[in-house]
Amino acid sequence: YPPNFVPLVRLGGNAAALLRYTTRNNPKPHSWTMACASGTFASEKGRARVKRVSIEGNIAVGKSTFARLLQSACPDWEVVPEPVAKWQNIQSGASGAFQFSCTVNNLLQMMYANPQRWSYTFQTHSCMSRMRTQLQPPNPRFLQTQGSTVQLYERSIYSDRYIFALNSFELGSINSTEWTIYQDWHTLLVQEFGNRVALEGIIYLQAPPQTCMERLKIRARPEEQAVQQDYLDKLHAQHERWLLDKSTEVHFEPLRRAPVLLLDASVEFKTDLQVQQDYISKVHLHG
Ligand code: UDP
Ligand code: DCM
Ligand code: MG
Repeated sequence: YPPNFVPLVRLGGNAAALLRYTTRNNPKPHSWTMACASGTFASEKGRARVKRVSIEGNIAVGKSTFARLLQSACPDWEVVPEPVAKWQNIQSGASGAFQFSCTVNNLLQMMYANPQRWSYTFQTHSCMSRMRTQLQPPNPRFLQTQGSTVQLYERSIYSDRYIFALNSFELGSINSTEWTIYQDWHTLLVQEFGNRVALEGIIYLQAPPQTCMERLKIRARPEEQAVQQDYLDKLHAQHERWLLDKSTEVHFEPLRRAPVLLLDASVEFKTDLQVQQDYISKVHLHG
């Protein structure tokens, strides 16, 4: 490779060659193709069919827990966790040959501590980081040569907008100018990237907000200590409006058509093998 090229993926042997690289100066990926034993296909032309499914639900309802269960039950599926750790650890600092200072900011904490000041910034950053993840081609480990490749996301750029950003706007922590700007770039990006960000389906983990509050306390993320029951009630209502009542105004036709699988997360599914099996087979049944 030329010195300024960074190979992202290399598969050796006769079986396959998947090469995608980017330059340090120009991170825009070159178009890439994959050749493997069963044939050659160009991912960017959309012939490698990818099914994207998102797990949605209130804070601490058990999305990560459920994603881990699915990952062990379906090792062929690529599970993409929510990048919370990135939001807790934003590195900013001077760059350049003689400057090494670097500040680490916890944007999640800043947002909860001062929602008026930081909600728009947080919602921009969280959605952009998710968008970036979603635009990555599937990890070659999970590429299926027959049938579809499945990517399972913890939340989506759609709950970012139709749950959290909308809720922040309704609560007044995002003002109307910020909300207009947010919707403008969000719509542009979704339209621009089309089926690369479309969801095949949604798994909605539903539980009373009280249950989520109990689980939030058990998990004890320091930034969330000040979260009140009332906030979880509002987020619960947003989920119900978007996914069940369908009364949230949604601006993307494919999203309106995405089927929703409702699972009762009020039961203790983390430890109950019977419930786990039942839910996993429901996910399979819904294709
Ligand atoms: N949890 C639990 N029983 C369940 C599901 C989750 O006790 O059936 C706990 C889990 O161990 C964690 C907390 O609830 O301590 C929040 O779960 P998770 O982080 O998966 O929630 P998320 O915020 O990702 O929805
Ligand atoms: N979060 C948020 N806005 C988003 C996405 C997430 O405020 N668009 C917050 C809610 C939780 C944390 O990030 O405090 C991660 O969510 P969870 O605990 O549900 O995984
Ligand atoms: Mg989680």
